[in-house]
Amino acid sequence: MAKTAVKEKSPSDIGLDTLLGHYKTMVLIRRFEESTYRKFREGKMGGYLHRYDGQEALVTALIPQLELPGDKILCTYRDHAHALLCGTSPRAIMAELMGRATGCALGKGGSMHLIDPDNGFLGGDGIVGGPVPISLGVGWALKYKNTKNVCVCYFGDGAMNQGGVHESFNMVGLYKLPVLYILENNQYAMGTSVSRSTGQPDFVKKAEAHGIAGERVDGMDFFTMWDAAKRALARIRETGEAYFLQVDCYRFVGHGVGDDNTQGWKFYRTEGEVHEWMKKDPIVKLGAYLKDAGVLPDELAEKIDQEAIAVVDDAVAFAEASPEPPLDSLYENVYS
Ligand SMILES: Cc1ncc(C[n+]2csc(CCOP(=O)(O)OP(=O)(O)O)c2C)c(N)n1
Ligand SMILES: [Mg+2]
Repeated sequence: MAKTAVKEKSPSDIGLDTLLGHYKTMVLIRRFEESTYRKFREGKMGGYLHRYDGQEALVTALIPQLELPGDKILCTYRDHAHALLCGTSPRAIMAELMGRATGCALGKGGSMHLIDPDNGFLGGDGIVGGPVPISLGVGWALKYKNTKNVCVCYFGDGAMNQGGVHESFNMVGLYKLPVLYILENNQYAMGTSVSRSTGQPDFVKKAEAHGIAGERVDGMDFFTMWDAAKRALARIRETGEAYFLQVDCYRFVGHGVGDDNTQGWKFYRTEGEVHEWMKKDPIVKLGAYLKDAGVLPDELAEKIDQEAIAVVDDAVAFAEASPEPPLDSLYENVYS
């Protein structure tokens, strides 16, 4: 049984029960991602697959603060966790990954193209930097319609040197659009580190050069991420102007399924570097906080883990039992 809580509120003024819920979500993401990798290796998924292990705090400490579906989310192909946080069911995500008709993109999108507009999730994008020009249009629409809503646009460090990203930033800064940029700075674009690709690695300066204010955040710490997101969202709702968070983080596994955990990463990063970052595991860190606060005894942590595994197993069973899209639906939901 849980000990009596020794702290009533966490640093970010989140009740401990609520915080425990966020911890559960992060555990679910980790277990979900591990399962997708196994299923891909079993040949159950076509296309490609990118995991979010290590980056869980970037979504878990931000998306629950949004007003969905009025607020909108865009992200990259590394999109499973974003969909989960927006409220897309684990079943619909897993079914999409397996190309089944019950998937959130009707089985036609796969891992990189999850989408759930009813929940404000405007989708993952297979094009590096792709979400940024789209955020310009979404931000424009939110402003034009006179809403107080915000578009949150997640994208990777590999996109920060792209022309389309800077052209979009310029217009977002010029027109003062309500977009929150979350630069998922996991230090690498496939096998290329920021230091090998970027003359000015202080990305905040690049946003500021386009009239978008910003700051740098430690994405391995749930509370730091929560507070930065909270301030940024309040500021955007107040001023209507864009904001930029350079969120420093790390992906614990390879870039994608072709960059195997045990082989590929050694060509561009050392095991020592990976293990140093793993010491900052956001789930372990939040778990330690909750344990210290008296609300996460070992038995409960184990129970939460088992429950997450059960949710993922259920999603897998649902997906495997679902039909593929019928052939005659091939031309449905396409423009022409
Ligand atoms: C325009 C474009 N160029 C190249 C690729 C191939 N590609 C896929 S992922 C990737 C690396 C992107 O890294 P980053 O933006 O840092 O995101 P991360 O994978 O680290 O989340 C590249 C080059 C692509 N999908 N789109
Ligand atoms: Mg990256």
